[in-house]
Amino acid sequence: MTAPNPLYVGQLNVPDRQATRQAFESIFDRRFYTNHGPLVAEFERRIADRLGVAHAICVTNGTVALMVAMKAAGLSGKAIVPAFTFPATVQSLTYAGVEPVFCDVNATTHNITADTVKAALEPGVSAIVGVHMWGQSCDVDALDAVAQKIDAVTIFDAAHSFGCLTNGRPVGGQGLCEVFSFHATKVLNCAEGGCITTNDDRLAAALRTVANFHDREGDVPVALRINAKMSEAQAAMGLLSLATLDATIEENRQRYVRFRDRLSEIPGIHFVDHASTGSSNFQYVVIEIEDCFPMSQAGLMAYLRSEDIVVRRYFYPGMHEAPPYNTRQWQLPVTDVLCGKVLQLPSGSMVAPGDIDAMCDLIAAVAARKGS
Ligand code: T4K
Repeated sequence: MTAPNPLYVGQLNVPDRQATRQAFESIFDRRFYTNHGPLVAEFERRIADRLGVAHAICVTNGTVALMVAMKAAGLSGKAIVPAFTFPATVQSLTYAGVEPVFCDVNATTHNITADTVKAALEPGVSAIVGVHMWGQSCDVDALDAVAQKIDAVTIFDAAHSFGCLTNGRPVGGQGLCEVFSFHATKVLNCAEGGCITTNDDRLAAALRTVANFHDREGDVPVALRINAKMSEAQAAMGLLSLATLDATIEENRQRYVRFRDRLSEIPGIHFVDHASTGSSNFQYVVIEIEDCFPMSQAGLMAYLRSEDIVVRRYFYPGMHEAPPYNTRQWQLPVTDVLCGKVLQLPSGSMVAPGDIDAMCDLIAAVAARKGS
């Protein structure tokens, strides 16, 4: 490999150092580090403006954002959710006392659909929780239509999707609420951070109440609170990252296209073109290892890691295979197949064009071993 350091999945953007220093100096000057400081307020305003949504509530991380969202939404009974997702999507339901009921995903988009949801429906469902996988939006209108029929709400885990569009609208304003992650590896990066966006005034008030132990003006009654507050340091990083987001997305697009052009031609590799509609932040580079490829998913992962290419196996195992959810027999044939063949390649600002070529050369060389 040509890369001087291991290559990782994730954006790992480094903001301008001078601007970072100034932002942190301002925090120290104010001596106001957390508990609804001015930078958090500004970050929330800017997110709401960018996404065209009434409320943005910033919290500690994406997992906590999901937990707070499920609690504040007052869900009860069961929720339909994919098993092909990060544990936080499902476990936030368990934290809120809601039973997850898994549905399958579409083999091409890796998203849940109206049909997969309908196939999983059972009595007592109060929510459909979609995940906009790899930054590619679920069909929110179709899922809303299913939800309406059963008197349920939709909530979208948009952890991968800041800056993406759904039917020409920014992801962030759909369903009852949408939930973002601003983890270090995400396109919008607070080191750790998360946000819930909603157009529902009452939910916004409940979210702010659940996310904070202290009574604040306008609090609504909720049974359980938690400290989920975003700090000023996180917001400072987020504001810097937001200022360069469009440039980051354009750089992502260029890397994505370079990967796509090379990987699409390698026999046995299926490049998951989740950005073909042009409404993506191009954050993830995802491949499926087909049966005819000379190495399995695990084999290719181990081989590339031995070359300092730290590919990931998101998501493995599926949540239906993980305790405590594996006590029931789930029929999720597409999820089962995907968990065994999907890999994510290093992406983001630390990956140079030469790294992309070198990674593709290694994969192409493995493909050429067939029959040798
Ligand atoms: N919903 C969905 C659909 C999600 O995918 C996620 C998280 C969430 C909800 C929850 O959001 P958060 O609570 O995380 O805000 C990583 C990310 O940590 C996680 O945010 C992301 N999705 C998931 C898909 O990927 P891990 O456990 O694989 O992270 P880790 O520490 O192995 O880091 C990934 C790679 O990045 C490593 O190979 C090393 C590199 N790295 C990482 C960090 C933190 C660095 O080079 N520098 C760094 O500072 O989950």
